[in-house]
Amino acid sequence: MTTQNANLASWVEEVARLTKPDNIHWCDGSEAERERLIEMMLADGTLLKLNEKTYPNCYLHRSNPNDVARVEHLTFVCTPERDDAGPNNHWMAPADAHAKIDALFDGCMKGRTMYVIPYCMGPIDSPYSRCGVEITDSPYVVVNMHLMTRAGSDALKRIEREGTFVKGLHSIGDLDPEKRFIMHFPEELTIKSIGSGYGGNALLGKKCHALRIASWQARQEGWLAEHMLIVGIENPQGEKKYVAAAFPSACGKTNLAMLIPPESHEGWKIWTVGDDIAWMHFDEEGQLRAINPEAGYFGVVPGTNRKTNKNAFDMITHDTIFTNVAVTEDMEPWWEGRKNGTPVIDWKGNKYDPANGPAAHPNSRFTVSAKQNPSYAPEAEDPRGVPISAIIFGGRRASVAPLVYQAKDWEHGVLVGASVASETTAAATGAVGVVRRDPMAMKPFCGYNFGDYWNHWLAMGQRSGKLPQIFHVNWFRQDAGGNFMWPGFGENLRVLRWILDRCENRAAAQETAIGYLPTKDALDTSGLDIDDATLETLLSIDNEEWKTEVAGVREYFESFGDRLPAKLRERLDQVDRDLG
Ligand code: GTP
Ligand code: SPV
Ligand code: MN
Repeated sequence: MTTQNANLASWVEEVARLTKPDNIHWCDGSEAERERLIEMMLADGTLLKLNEKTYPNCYLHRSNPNDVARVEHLTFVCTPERDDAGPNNHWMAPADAHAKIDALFDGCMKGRTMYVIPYCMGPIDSPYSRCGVEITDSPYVVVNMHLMTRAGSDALKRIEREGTFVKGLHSIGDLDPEKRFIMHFPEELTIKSIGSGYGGNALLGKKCHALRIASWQARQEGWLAEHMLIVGIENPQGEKKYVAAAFPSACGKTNLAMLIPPESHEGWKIWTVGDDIAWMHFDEEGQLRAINPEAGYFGVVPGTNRKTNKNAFDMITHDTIFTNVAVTEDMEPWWEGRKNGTPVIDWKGNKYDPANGPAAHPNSRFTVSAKQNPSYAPEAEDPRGVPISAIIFGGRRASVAPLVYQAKDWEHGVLVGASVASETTAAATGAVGVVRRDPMAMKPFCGYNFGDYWNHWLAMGQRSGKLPQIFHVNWFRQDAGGNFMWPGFGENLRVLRWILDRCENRAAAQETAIGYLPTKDALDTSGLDIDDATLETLLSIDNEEWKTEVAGVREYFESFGDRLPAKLRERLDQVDRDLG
């Protein structure tokens, strides 16, 4: 196979001249291709076969222990002007970045096969979808891209028809962290990544293309590329509404997208459209519509069990690639919070000893086709996407942020999104549990200056008379003993119900300086084991704490200088005054 697209053909030739692979393989996305790659990876130890009886067609990949998460300090946005990347990104001048990384790519594929993966982000026939081509020397990346995107011949046909695509060059290099870089050239629609085989560093369709490059394109073209799940909520009368929600990495998107209604909610159904990324456009009627550009899930494994997320638990019992989990004696995958079985070998492949830390890496992941999800929404394949009623922002906050509140209007909602802060998690290397500002859950993923991004969000608000309502949630509030105060998971449906009722003006709320909070009676807590004092804390704000919070947001905003939209400063001042 090769291609009729001259631009693609010459780029592949140019890359081959630089990287010097032994072979070039054009991926067609077929089952036969996948089987051949799996056989090869089983033979060389890249994959281990898991228990065929209980976990048919499941494999374990152990990544290099120095390569287990996204590396934000090695991720660069390379725009000609430093200010266009903004203080929210690491920056390098494009010419310097190309020179630096091309030197590392020189000859790096000697003795290896170079795979060319044409892929489509979004339904293959959607006008909102965008194509890319990833070149990689990692067969693990190939089989993951096959699950995570619509990859192969159909994507290539669309590229040949449209003529445009995002170029992504990837090599695992020698996995030396000193020679690891993830570089983005938005104006060239190009990504270059070397030295990591892990998730968001290596599956270039995901964070590199569908967020960093796409957010930059979305700004030029008047749409939004966001780190958001998309979920459909069907009430007992059969009415379906959709919401999009942005939470930082490992803060609950996959779980909310696959939520199972609790027993108290007979007749309710949840439909998953997407669990990580949303591309949103206004249609001719001014309705915001979202597609999920992905076709699979690269989800956090630890914490998944029959009680927290039965859909995910069942979904990953077959045809799944596990990365960095432990195994039991009978070669079943094992992780912390599985609530079943005993680990014997840890994620590094050593005999499990609790003295060496958790058995599964806290950022261990499953890769699985979305079609395996019992709650997969058929509308996820709809080229028009789904209508969005509400946009939710959220973070992991042990204190300060209440369970839920509603922004006063779109502009205030942009302030709420821009003010998101969250405790860091194992999804990126570095300290865990430190509160940091993570606007719109996009801190690691916005491909340009946040000041311009907030301006773009404000401008989007001028484009329609029927904008979605904007909310903020926090499932992670803790009591003095460090216990979560809200039961979370399936019970989060109660909060979604209040949110949808607010969108229809049918639920009570109390106005505060930061927005509308549910009155105690407005949130259905029937049958929940939660005392009055706890509920009171979850549904109220402490003005002194919030004065401090606002001061923190102000200081952060000022780091954007004159790129900060004046409107945001005004709205923050208003909140400050209202707090007293
Ligand atoms: P990325 O894939 O990194 O973008 O993460 P995500 O936002 O999809 O996070 P995910 O749903 O995988 O959740 C991450 C962790 O948070 C898991 O360990 C979950 O068990 C835990 N979690 C999710 N929802 C809740 C909740 O409602 N309450 C509590 N206490 N924990 C939750
Ligand atoms: C995240 O870190 O937000 C993820 C996992 O969804 S990764 O694909 O590694 O970015
Ligand atoms: Mn994510």
